[in-house]
Amino acid sequence: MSKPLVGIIMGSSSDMDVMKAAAEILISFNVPHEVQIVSAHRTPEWMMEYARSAAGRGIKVIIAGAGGAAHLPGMTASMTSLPVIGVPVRSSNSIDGWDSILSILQMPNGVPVATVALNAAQNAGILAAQIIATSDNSLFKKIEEFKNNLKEKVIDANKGLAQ
Ligand code: RP5
Repeated sequence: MSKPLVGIIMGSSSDMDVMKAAAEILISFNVPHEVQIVSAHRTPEWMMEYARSAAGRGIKVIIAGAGGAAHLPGMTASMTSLPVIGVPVRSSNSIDGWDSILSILQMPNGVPVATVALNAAQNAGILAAQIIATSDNSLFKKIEEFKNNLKEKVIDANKGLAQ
């Protein structure tokens, strides 16, 4: 098995239903990745260790998902120079998801987290693959194919509709 290039982390196993979409799309692009539960609040030392060791282990992008007071993506970004993609999760302790969106999105200057839409773990996986693909031509081609398929689906959906 190749060494993981993308680290997918989430605050709780209860985030897995949402976050598994990131792993699934990376599998479809054949991008090696790892999945870990890392809680900013319940396992802060593990979060620090994960963030600080990721680059040295060959990880190129981190996808971090969390709900409620979602500190995991931002705190991870504060401890690594790798790009961090944040997935706000609508969780059992969320107020409609706005709490996690704003916790992940409203980072201070200097410490960005590339925040995707609420529960949009698939987009996080695509974005991670796109970052890796900037230095991997065959992966770049797979992403171009994926985007072409999206276009074909819209064209097909229009077939048979009144013009
Ligand atoms: C956050 O609290 C987690 O990321 C999860 O979205 C939420 C609820 O966690 P559990 O109480 O289900 O473990 O830290």
